[in-house]
Amino acid sequence: PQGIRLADYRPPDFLIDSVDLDISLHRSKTRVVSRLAIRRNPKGRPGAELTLDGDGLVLRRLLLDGASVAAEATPDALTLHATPDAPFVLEIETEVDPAANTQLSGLYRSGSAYCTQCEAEGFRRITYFLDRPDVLSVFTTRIEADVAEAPVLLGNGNRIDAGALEGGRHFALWRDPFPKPSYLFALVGGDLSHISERFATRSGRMVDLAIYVEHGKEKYASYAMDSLIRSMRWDEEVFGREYDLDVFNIVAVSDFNMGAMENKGLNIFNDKYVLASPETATDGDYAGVESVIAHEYFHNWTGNRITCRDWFQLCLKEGLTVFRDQEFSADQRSRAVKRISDVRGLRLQQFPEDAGPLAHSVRPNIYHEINNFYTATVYEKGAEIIRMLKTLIGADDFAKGMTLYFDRFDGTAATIEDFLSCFAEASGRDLSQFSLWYEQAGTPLVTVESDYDAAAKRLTLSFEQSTPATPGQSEKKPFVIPLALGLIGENGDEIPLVSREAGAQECERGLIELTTQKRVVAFENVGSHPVVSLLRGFSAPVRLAPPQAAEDLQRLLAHDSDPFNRWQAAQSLALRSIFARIEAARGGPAAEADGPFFDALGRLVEAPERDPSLVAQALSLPSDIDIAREIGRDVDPDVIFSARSGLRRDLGRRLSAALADARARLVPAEGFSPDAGSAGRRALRNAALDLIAAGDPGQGGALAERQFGEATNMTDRLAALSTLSLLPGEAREAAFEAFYARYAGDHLVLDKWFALQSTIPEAETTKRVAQLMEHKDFSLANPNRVRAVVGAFANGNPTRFHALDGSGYDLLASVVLELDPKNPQLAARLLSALRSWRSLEERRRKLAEATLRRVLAAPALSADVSDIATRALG
Ligand code: HT7
Ligand code: ZN
Repeated sequence: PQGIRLADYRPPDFLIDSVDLDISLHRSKTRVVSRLAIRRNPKGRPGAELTLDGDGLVLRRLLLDGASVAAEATPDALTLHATPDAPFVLEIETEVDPAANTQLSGLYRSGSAYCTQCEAEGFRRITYFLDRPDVLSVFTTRIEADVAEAPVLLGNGNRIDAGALEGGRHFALWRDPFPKPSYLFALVGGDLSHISERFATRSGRMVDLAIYVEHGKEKYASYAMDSLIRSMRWDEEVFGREYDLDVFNIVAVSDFNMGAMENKGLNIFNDKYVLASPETATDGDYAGVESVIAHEYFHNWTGNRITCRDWFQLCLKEGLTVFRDQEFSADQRSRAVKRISDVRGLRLQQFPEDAGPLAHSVRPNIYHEINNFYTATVYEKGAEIIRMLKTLIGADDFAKGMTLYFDRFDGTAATIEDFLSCFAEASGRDLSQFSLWYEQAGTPLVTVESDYDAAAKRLTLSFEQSTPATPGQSEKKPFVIPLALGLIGENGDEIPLVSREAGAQECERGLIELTTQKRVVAFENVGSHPVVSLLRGFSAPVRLAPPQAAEDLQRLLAHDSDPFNRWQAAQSLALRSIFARIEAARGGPAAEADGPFFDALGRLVEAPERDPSLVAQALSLPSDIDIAREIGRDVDPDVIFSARSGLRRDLGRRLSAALADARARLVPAEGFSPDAGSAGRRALRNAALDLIAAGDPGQGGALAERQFGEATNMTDRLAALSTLSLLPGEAREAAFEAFYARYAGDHLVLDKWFALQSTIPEAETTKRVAQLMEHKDFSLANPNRVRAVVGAFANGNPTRFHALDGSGYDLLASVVLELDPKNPQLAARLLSALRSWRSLEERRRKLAEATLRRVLAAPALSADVSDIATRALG
């Protein structure tokens, strides 16, 4: 297959000004009548024929201006070879089968409800259409259903009519006045309960807010509602964006391929990101609800009011909206902790993607299957680009550029060039080199050499950037890299930055712009031997080399005014220790003593004035996957596991008293609050439990058992179960049984139960996972459950997934192949767990490659899975 190329973009030949839909819901025979007001696009090719997209459709009827018309209809396209020059109305009737739709794209059933998912190309599974984001239409949707089956009927926009019909049927009529692309269409029909609120926008318009859930789940939706109201207020205050319809509805469903969907006025959510209660949701789940609710709401302006011209521009809405939701969460919680956890996520997901065969630029220029481009690169690296832009041009010009963007492109389908032009205009800066961040894949490596001349009191820093080759891009041009930095003196104080460089102003406010391959910067009046705190706040998505000396990292850990870099120093010290342990295990020199590092962490644990959530972050060591990424080649997950376990054990032993004291100091308050402060105290208490158990399984196991039994919230109960899960024996199995018995009716909690078992790093786990897939509560039809069992195993259990007998890869391949005909999007995502196979040591590399080849050779493979397997092998 050729693939679709950005360079081949052409404006549509036709436009569809309005769409009138009449959808009569039925489990297996839903009738869809669509009336399209079509006209030729003056920017299209004159005389071009009209081809509408379809996917698996059956045409029942076709009329042009009320009369029958010759056309060619296949399941995948409807072509009219001759069309009038004047505007015309095309009436199309199709029939679809929601009950048989296991792909969860188009119109499908989740539980007893009807719902839709149209991004990226699901609308064409409902009716024939110009299913591309640059065709914007005003939608009116009439939905009809049995009252008993679907008393609630929801559509985009405002409800303008509703009523009873004969035969136990009823209807609702929805009109969305804002022209939108078809991917933002949605409907829901079902027997649902809801909670509601009213929101007054800053200009005084009243908006009815509602969250729809299964009956009995209303009490779990209040945090989502609270998050929505805070998001709406924040977007007004920070970005000047007001909501624009009379209603905003959210519906929670259990079967959903991704997190949520920003359909205009009718967001549809994976219920994981709506439902939360102290008894069923962890602090991490609360934070997830808050950020996904905000993300989808923020799309109303960045995505819906201004949409994407084509799917290559996906980062235009996704990167920007992730940046907006990250800023929102940072304002609601601890900014430093939020930054640390976002960077952790970026390094865990995006860096490996950028370093492997699936690497692609933030704005790709070719795709075979667009669903495979909803990636960490487009989303998270896309957000980092916006963050760098803000750093480079400053907050004021960034705000001006955003306002210009909203004013100029409202109601249009825009491109990255359109977006950047607003910031170039607002700041007066040429952003052409900056735009390389959208075009070149790969994570740049910045090497820094520092030379301190004590006599001249001068520090000279020499920077050099290089970016590895990625598929289809062997040569890279230099990026614009904003490097935020500070200097820490011997007494721990910040050294004022004095520079005589060109661009000294930036240097003196602690920002170096690396725009060429090499740059040398000198700082004067540096009176004592400084330690450089570089890449403060993770000011650019790059890697740094060489590693800093242990004493320098100690100084940063103790004194850096930048909380991100204090955390980074702890991570770097831990990595040093792990690498030294790996070397020693291979017969190299004995590992350097960890005493000073452990003592530094101990001082953090003992300091009551420290933010507990930051201390918890400092205690949480780089994961096996972080370590593998840093090693980069010939990775042996068993060696990593044993070095990391050794460090945890030694750290736990050394700090056991301090950790126990911290736990005693952080006794939980009466009642539960999900706020950041309370969550931080729980995080530190549970990080302490985990390390105590690593150092002394007997003592830790007993503590964990007690906490498991006495916990009054899910964060503490699950943390205890997680600690127990690493301690083989009867207590662990009894705890898993008790957990299951307690939460048997709650599918979201059961996902945690499944996932935790799938990540136990023991030889028996692969068998356990196979058994879990036979469990009565397991189903391939539910994406959350599949992710909990198979996703958690493949992405969160490196020693078992990469087992030397190939059993982990076999398990993944068999699930991918069984799932592929049912839900190819999900199957393809699971398979991408093998994306870093080339960095493994030889035996595993061969096994992984053979697995990918076996999958690729399977008959009737979907485009989704075939695309991932082909590129992974490429
Ligand atoms: N914009 C939404 C993307 C999405 C999606 C994409 C492909 C297949 C299913 C999907 N569900 C949602 C989600 C978001 O980024 O807000
Ligand atoms: Zn999004």
